[in-house]
Amino acid sequence: AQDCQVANIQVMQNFDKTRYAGVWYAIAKKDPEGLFLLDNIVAQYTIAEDGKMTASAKGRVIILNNWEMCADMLATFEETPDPAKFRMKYWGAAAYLQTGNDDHWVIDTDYDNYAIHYSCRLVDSDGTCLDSYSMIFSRHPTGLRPEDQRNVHQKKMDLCLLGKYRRVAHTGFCDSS
Ligand code: AZE
Repeated sequence: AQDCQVANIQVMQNFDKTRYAGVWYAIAKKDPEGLFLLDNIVAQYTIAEDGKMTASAKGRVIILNNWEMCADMLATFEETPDPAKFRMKYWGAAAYLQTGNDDHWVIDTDYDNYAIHYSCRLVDSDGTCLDSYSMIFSRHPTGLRPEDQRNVHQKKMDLCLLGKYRRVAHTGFCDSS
């Protein structure tokens, strides 16, 4: 079922943000237009006592005149009627980093090993996505378990993004900051 209509994208059923909390390593990503996190991307999701989800994320970026640094990002999430679909407001710990307000959809996860995140920034007049980004997350920095790869492959197809992902290297670039 892949007609590439953003409105028809299936997201995680009965999404449980409490089980989603904790650290996720991006092991592959599909980039949006413009500046984006390059590699060494690690996200940490937290659920507060009032149930509100927040996150922090780090990743290597190159900004301005080839200035390489570790971007320290923060995010708050606004819930929607679908528990797997959020609006994410994000900003950099430093003001010269990026701010934004993106969709944050959890497409699929088993909570313990893998998760597939998707965000469409711009829907075309035909209902397909013109500018999206997506993260394949793993609880293990070493990558996906073989048994999860088939599932992830299928979801990349459902998102009409098969072949558009790149591996995300983890070299320890952001470990000290
Ligand atoms: C995400 C994980 C959850 C928290 C956040 C994420 C996205 C972060 C960006 C950061 C871009 C930074 C740039 C800096 C120059 C989805 C990975 C905040 C989009 C481009």
